[in-house]
Amino acid sequence: MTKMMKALNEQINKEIYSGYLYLSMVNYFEERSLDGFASWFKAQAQEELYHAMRIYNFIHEVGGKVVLEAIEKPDIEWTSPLQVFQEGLKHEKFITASIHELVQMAEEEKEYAVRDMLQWFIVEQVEEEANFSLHVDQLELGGDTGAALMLMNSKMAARVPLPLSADEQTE
Ligand code: OFO
Repeated sequence: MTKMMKALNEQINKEIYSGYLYLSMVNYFEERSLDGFASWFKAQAQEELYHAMRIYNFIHEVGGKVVLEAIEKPDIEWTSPLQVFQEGLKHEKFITASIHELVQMAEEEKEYAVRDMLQWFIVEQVEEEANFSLHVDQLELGGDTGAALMLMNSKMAARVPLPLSADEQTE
């Protein structure tokens, strides 16, 4: 397997791990009856599987080999809703760095089709970080308890999950 293919397979693992981490965060909010936050993270977890499938489908399209490895156990406990979003933001920054490393590798290895496929992820990561950052700011400003938290909880419920099939998605 080429260096590039190995790195793309690792990225599939990281994207599925992201989904697993966010599903764990869903759990955190479900246990506290914060249904709006839980629903927001469900949509986020679903989106991560879609990210994994974009790379999975690309590898098959170019005749490469997908090798699925074990998914690491995610954290299961956080100290507050604010900390959940801070950890989410930290994780998204890690994913952005990982995508940028892939871009650099694709350029060095003259893997132009890979480089082109990764462009979507560069843009997506800007959005991913902005989403988490916005909620960190809002929780810091409004506080993450009482009425402010309940108000934000109802707002979070508005996020609509993407369709389950990667083929139906346009984002
Ligand atoms: Fe896949 O973007 Fe978040 O992790």
